[in-house]
Amino acid sequence: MIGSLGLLAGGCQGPLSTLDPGGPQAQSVFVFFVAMTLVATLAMVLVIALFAMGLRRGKRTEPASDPDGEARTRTERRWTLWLGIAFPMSVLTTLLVATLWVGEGQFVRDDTLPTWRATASQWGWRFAPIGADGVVGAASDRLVIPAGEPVIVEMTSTDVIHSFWVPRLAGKMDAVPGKLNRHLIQADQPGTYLGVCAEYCGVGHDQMRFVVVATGGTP
Ligand SMILES: [Cu+2]
Repeated sequence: MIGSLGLLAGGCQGPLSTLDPGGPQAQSVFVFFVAMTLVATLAMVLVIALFAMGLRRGKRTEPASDPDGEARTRTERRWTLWLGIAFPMSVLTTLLVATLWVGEGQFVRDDTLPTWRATASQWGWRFAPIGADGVVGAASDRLVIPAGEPVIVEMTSTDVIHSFWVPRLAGKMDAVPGKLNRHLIQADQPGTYLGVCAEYCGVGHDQMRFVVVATGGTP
């Protein structure tokens, strides 16, 4: 049992694991994922328990005169109201609000943050810093950012739609030809973080990986 848990926990690690967040954006997605999993598990257990109760109760035949019939009907209505309508509506409303909250946290709010241009093309990425004057610097095949502070990645594509995804740092963002989509990422610790293209873009899609190197402090 303990060995199985160890194996499971080991499977959560790795350079492309969303279960091992390395920055606040990825952390909020991870917390949301865990909360959703717990709530979904509780809801499933509840539904199975109710289903089992229903099976155990069996089919009821109404007697010609049933003095408790009215009370039973009231109870059934109450169950339908609370578990059939109020419970799922509360869960769905909470889910909607939490989704908007987490999604909002991934957006760029501060235009003055250090910015890099990510240009995708079949099948690779190029990254270039953008100066305060808006001039795009020399491009490289790896994204080098400072650790411990949020940065903006402004992405585009030269051909088809790609998607920028560094699972340990943030959610995904599409790189679309003719558009500049902006994404907020942050690496709390210095180190190397693996990224992939998360939108199928042709036969070389699976090789479209890149690295984000967070510098500063002690790696
Ligand atoms: Cu791709």
